[in-house]
Amino acid sequence: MENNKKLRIGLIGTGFMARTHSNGYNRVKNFFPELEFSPVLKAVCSRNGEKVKAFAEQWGYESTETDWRAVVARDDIDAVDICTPNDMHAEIAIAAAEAGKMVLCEKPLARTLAEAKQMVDAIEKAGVKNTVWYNYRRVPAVTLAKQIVDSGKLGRIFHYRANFLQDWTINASLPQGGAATWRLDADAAGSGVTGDLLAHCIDTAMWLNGGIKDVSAVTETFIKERVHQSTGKMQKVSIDDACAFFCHFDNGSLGLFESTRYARGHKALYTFEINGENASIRWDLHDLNRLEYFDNADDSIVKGWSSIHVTDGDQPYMDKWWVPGLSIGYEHTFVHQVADFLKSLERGGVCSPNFREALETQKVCQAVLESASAGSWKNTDVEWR
Ligand code: 4PW
Repeated sequence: MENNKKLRIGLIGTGFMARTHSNGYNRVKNFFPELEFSPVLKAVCSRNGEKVKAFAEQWGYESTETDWRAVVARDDIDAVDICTPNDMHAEIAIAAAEAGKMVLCEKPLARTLAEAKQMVDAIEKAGVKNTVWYNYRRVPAVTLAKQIVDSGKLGRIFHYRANFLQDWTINASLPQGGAATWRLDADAAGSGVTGDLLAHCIDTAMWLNGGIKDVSAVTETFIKERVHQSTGKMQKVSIDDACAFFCHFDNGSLGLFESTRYARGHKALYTFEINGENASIRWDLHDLNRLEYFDNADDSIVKGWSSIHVTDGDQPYMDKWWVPGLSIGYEHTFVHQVADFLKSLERGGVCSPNFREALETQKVCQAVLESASAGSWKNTDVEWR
């Protein structure tokens, strides 16, 4: 890294996530001016030369590359940010770590547990800074949920419930493979809703409620064949379109998770609820600035679910934005993650979740898929600290 506290970024990919990250890099110093480090958008990379030039211009990257290996080899890059489809994560992350670069990787960490383990080995051997973009932890209301759980206010936890519902793949004429629909191609994505959506729910759940011990899952693939973008032929669909699982947490509570891309009317409904002995909390991505809270100790006539509007300066991250009462949105979670990464450079320590923590989420995903195919309970071997 240069001495003048610049973090020189090489971004691989130009899709949806490349935009959310770039927005985070561009905005962070406007809202976190006290940070010592500043991101510098050094290079962006995509195989499509025209597209990558347009992206660089739109988001302010200094240069472009069409081969990710060139980014990894450049001396003027400190951190490689991986926003490619999942099938590229392992190869790029391992090469970047071996070249001594910091690595920021989109979720899920990898397609499989085996790939994820290799990535963790490479990162830890190289001793480079790393993080995985499980961005929903950085919704202020979700961070507040973490503070409430950690304070012990909920008491003994009995239940953790989460859903992530979408409906964008109901159309049978959508292809598998290709820039817009690689998430439907098992070779590129590894799995369907388990890795794409439940991975978020699992990451948040273990962060809030500790390790998941074992799982019992079902999956379904509703549309069995789709045209493959690269061959033009009908091919078997091998991803899970929907997945539901039960689990036990290490703390003795029960978990119930559901995700699907076939819930007509739901575009991205991520919700979770935690029921404790003394109190419950629940959160909904469609109303992301609110956290609902039920306090059983309230003996007044207004006892009931209360709605905490998380917009005050003394609530997580909110001293950085506007004035109390004004909301923020999805994109801010990425600004927060960039800020937390820069803070970790300044202060040392981990920008959580790092690869090692994301490996634990990957273990649960793998156990879920194995449980569904075997039709039996499966231990996760998670070691949550
Ligand atoms: O990571 C997830 C994506 O792959 C996201 O959080 C939502 O679902 C938005 O797009 C997909």
